Amino acid sequence: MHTLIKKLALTAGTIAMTTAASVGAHAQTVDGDIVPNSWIFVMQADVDAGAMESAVSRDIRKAKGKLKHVYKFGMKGFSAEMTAQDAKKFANEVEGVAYVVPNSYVEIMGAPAGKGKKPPTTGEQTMPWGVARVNGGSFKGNAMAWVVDTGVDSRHPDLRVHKGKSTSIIDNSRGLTDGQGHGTHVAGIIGARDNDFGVVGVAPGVTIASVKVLDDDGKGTVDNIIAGLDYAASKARSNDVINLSLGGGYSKALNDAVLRASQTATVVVAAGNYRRHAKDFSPASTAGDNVMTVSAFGEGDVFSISSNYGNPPIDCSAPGVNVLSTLPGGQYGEFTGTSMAAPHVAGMVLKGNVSVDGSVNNDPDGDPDPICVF
Ligand SMILES: [Ca+2]
Ligand SMILES: [Ca+2]
Repeated sequence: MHTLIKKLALTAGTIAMTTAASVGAHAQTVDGDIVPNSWIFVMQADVDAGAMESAVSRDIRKAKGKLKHVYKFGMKGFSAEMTAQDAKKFANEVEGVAYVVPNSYVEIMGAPAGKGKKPPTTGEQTMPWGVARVNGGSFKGNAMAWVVDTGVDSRHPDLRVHKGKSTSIIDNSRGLTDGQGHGTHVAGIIGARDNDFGVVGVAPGVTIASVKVLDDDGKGTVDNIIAGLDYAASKARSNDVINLSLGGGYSKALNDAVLRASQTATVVVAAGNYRRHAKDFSPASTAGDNVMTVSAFGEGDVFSISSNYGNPPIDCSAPGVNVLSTLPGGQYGEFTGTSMAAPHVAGMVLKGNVSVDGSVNNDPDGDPDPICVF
């Protein structure tokens, strides 16, 4: 399908239409992959963002559409609601459209593991097994982590969240509430503080910017993820890291947005939890020098029974089974998933160096993933 989409783009000149059916047939992942009558238009890289925005704002109503997002800082483009017929027509009429794809659903790639553990809140700090395995636990510098997720609890005493740089694409909370728990858990793996309570992260005390793109059920849409990436790309510096512990069926638009954002800062993505080849999922299948796709293993370096596999696109594996980290309301608990593996690598990127220590056992693709450590 990757090849087919590219071929369509070439034969159609400036536009490639992928139908809901063709994308669905490729992906078969999340229930109801495609958002009805919702489209992501990707512009050619050299279009002028300002001119694009005014042209699209002007023309969208004529095309019987409703504009949702304009992407200006990373990948250039926009998202809109309209029928498939109108989308095709609009893509032909607007100058500089490279291709248009259906909007689709994504979800978090991690969930609570059993009943979890709650470490004491004073007097003692727990070193989670994963942080120890990857040689995490010290950090200096001013690099930041952009957590594109369900939000992050900014009042958690074990986290340092930059309120001014946090935002929400989906509600008015500025990314500072997390009704799900997942984003707060991811943030703690990256950078829970080194103090006398709770847990310690891979890059302790690093500043977290929360970019909320997923709802309290841990679900969202690609057009909102791309808006979150666009925001991060507009603010991040080159030594920062952007973490995407989420995924869904293959989306060329999402992969292209990740690739563009990776020109600003390293992007770390979860391989996905479908125990299938990661090439069929996004953003896991993004191939780029500054994009890292991470599978998950448990204690004993044993490959997770739920992790996606396949190199490429997987770059390395990291701890993602029974991972203890922060939860909203000053709490702690264990989650499992490639969502937990990716932020271990994000922490290493912030510390400035990612190396390899051995490889996983029981990798289903027969080519054991290297284990990323600091
Ligand atoms: Ca701590
Ligand atoms: Ca492998």
